[in-house]
Amino acid sequence: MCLLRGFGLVVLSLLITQSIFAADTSQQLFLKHCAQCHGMDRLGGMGPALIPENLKRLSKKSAIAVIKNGRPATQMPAHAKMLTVQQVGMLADYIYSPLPSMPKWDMADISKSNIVHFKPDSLGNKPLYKADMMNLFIVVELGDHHATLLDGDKFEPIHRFKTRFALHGGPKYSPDGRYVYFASRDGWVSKFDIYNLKTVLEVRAGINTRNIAVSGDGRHIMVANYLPHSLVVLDSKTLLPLKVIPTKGADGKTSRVSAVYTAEPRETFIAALKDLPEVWEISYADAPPSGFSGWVHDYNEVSGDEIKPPPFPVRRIRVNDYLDDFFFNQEYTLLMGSSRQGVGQVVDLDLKRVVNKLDLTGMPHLGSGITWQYKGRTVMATPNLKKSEVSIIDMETWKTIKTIKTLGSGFFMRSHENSDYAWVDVFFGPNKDAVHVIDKKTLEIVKTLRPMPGKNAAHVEFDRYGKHALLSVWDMDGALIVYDAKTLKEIKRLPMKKPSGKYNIYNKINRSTGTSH
Ligand code: DHE
Repeated sequence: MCLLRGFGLVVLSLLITQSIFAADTSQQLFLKHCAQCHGMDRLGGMGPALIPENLKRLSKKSAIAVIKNGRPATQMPAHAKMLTVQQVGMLADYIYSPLPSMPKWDMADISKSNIVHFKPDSLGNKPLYKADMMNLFIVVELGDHHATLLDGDKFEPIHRFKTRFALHGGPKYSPDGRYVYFASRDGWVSKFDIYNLKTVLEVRAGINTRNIAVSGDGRHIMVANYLPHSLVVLDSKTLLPLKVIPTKGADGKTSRVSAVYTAEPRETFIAALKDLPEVWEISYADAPPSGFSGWVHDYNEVSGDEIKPPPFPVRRIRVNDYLDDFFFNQEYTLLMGSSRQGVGQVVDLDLKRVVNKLDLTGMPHLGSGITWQYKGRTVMATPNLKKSEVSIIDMETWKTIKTIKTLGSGFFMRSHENSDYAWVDVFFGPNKDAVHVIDKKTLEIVKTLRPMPGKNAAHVEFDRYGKHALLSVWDMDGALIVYDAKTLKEIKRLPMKKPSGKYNIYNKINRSTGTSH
């Protein structure tokens, strides 16, 4: 009996040791291979949060494939050569195991995180330097988490400053171009005063954030979060939170937010949910526009405080599939979106329903879509993150009128009203150092540039007049290269640390058809 009990104890302790060992090993594997990008606590960093609540659309089988082979259109590398099949399985189990408790980040946490470097209105109202204030660029240098303010006439840096870790998405300008707002993947929103060259305010609006939008009147910032599942409205003057809107579907299920944008003519923010087939339109008008039906103010403020108008009412539009990526026509009456699987839809924001399909395959990068006039019609052009092509779509018939073959799949596309050319990068594959220039009248590639052979060339932005195109070489020893937009000749090269995006104030606040909004 005693012997048996002793044997049982040995087996039990072996089992316990094994399971502790296994648990430790999963965690150790995670810390070794994943934590650098996804955070030690799995709550995200450069990469997204890896917790069951945010993995609802990914089966464990697919997660195993992603760990092994990487994920297209993201920075997620393949691990098949570094990990055994068993280790990959352990990691997959680990990321689907619930956290001991779900972290919260509510109104109180957001308010507490608010940092006032300079009180509102405490700095001067005139720029400290001479330049065309509408032709400035902000260049985000991801390599060492800095940004450079660049004179868009002389192409000389005016000021270089530190940013939060891992900015993502385009910084957004106040309507007068004085302030620029940045969002980092770990939820920090920073307000930088371009006149005084100072970061004035900061706040952490989420744990894992997608992007931000600034209202057309400049009074509010909306933050789209992956974690918590929420949209947050900030007062742009103080960066204090005014409202947290939990992104919850009618059935009570919550969702990450794919992204949020400002639809200025509608006085609304428009967000798409990532885990629910829904588009949300949120009014920032003092009084939601008359004639609109279906506006429901259906969420209580987390703080319980009464919010004076505008109350940011939400209107939901049911769509046919998830919208991971989307953009708008210039009038903001239509939203063109697609899922990662390439299911493309056209949503009429006034009719509040899907009105057409998009004739696309692969993984179109609609967030980088642009529009122009072609033979008297408006066309939209989108690169594709999975296919070596650019699609040109007629915005009346929604048919793809041309598929332009490229040297690899591309991330970013750009043009300008005053330029005959559209630029698209070849972000992935052996030709990642190439950038194509497309003639907007013939829809043919007229030139392929390779500014630094072997190094990733990506993301173009024009100056306010469309005379120059600025291109990035995404490398720690990278550069910002200025081209004459007509002759396509290089005119200047500025060394920079992995300059990712660059954003011209005039083009952004005037919502140029050739750039992202
Ligand atoms: Fe981005 C913009 C989503 C991966 C660099 N990216 C955006 C926007 C969205 C988005 C919704 C528009 C926000 C805005 O400007 O307000 N990006 C996604 C993804 O879902 C995806 C595929 C996976 C992910 O990791 O989130 C993704 N993005 C990347 C990258 O891997 C890039 C190349 C490097 C990085 O910074 O992580 C990258 N994304 C960018 C840049 C912009 C951007 C530079 C701004 C483009 C612009 O010109 O406006």
